[in-house]
Amino acid sequence: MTSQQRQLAVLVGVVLLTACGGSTPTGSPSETPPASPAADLPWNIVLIVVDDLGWTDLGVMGSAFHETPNIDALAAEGMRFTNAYAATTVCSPTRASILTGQYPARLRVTDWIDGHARPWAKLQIPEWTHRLPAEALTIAEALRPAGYASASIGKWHLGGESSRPEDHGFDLNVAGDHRGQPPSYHAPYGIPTLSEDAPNGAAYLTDRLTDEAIGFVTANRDRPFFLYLPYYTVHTPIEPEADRLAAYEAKAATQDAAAGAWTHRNPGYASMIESVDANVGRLLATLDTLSVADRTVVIFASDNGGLVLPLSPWGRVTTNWPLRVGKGSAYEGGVRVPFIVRWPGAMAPGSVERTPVISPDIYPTVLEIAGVRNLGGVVDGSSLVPTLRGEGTLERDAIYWHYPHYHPGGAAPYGAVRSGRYKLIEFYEDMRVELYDLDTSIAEVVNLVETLPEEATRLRDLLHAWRDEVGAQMPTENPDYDPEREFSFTR
Ligand SMILES: [Ca+2]
Repeated sequence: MTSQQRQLAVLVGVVLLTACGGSTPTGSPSETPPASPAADLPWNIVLIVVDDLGWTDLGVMGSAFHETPNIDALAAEGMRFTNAYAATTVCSPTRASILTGQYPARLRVTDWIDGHARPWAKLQIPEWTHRLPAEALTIAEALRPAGYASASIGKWHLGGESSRPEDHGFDLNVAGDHRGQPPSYHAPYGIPTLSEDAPNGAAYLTDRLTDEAIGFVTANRDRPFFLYLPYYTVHTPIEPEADRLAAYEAKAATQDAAAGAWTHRNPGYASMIESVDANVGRLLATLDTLSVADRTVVIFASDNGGLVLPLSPWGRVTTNWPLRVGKGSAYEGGVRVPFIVRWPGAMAPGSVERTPVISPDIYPTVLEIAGVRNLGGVVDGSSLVPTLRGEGTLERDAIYWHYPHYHPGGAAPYGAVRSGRYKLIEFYEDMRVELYDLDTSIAEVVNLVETLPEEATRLRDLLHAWRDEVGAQMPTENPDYDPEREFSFTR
């Protein structure tokens, strides 16, 4: 089977399964709730976020080029969500939503911390918050009264001075600061919050962060811990480990030419994915060795879709096919992401879940698993605990996006809503809408606005009501609008 055929098979499987509707795990859900962790300790939480990992970038999600045996095995032991979303098409807002359970629009962290200036565009973007708001309770802050040790190891990207992980409830911050990408993946890294003196001599950033994570869980094996592990990979710069590269270069050279442009074929990117997979395997093996795997929940996520721009020495970074476009766009390629949860005893191993879920759901899910009842203030996400246990479907009308910004990935200011099989996108420059049936057109090519006007109106009303409810900041007419200079970027 060629890689294109394999991807097509995955696509057909997804379409057929979503067309059936509902949530049907592949196995039988456990009949009894999962047992309490050993020694009456609350569950440990390991939350792994891979930066910019696209929906099809894992083997288990359909890639025939990328090799991810350890993450595939995690999915085989847990539950894999096929309709999981990031709350935005860029890094910082999604991370804010993961850590607080609130939509980026409510937090007013609607773009990545630096953002893009488009001074001559049609719309003037609203001023947004360039850090995680101090008043929003994070998972680390919420877990602290329950006796959890917490660490953020990796990319933070939610503010620098006075807004680093240690300012938001984490006991330990390794490598987290304002930046969204490392100056270098090879030592010396040039990250002020990461010592250049590697304890085990690791010379590659992904290995180094995992060493730090292993040190943290080892030191805290006898108490509940929350490990937030946002790897810098696989964000640009695409800088692989040299000894992983040759195999993928050879694979790319022999890849079936008929596979076409829509398959993964970037050897540097594939090598970086292999690095993160090997390190996830190393961390999971450590949980086994420490005898804490059976009382540790592992969550694996990405913060936005894969980057399809030609920003690597090998050309385009990745493709999210069959999804449309990628990071920085309004379409599925920008926001649909891999999402896996392994909760020992809770779900049938290898479950596949089709209910749409979104990154703010992680916060109430983690807190419910930990037995923490004080959720802080408003929580936009929904706990996935019943879904994970196979005890019911998630009851909510819709999930939402609000991105009042421009992005080189293709986005102009927009909002979107998904309700059931339908997704509506509203583009703020002219308030036009597009409506897609994701069960029949996952690639968002058949706009149904004219065919299903009542559905379009229903979704638009939902979106507008939600914007009012969260206080979403809208862009305004730009007095300096200049079509001739519109696409000039200042940064
Ligand atoms: Ca990202």
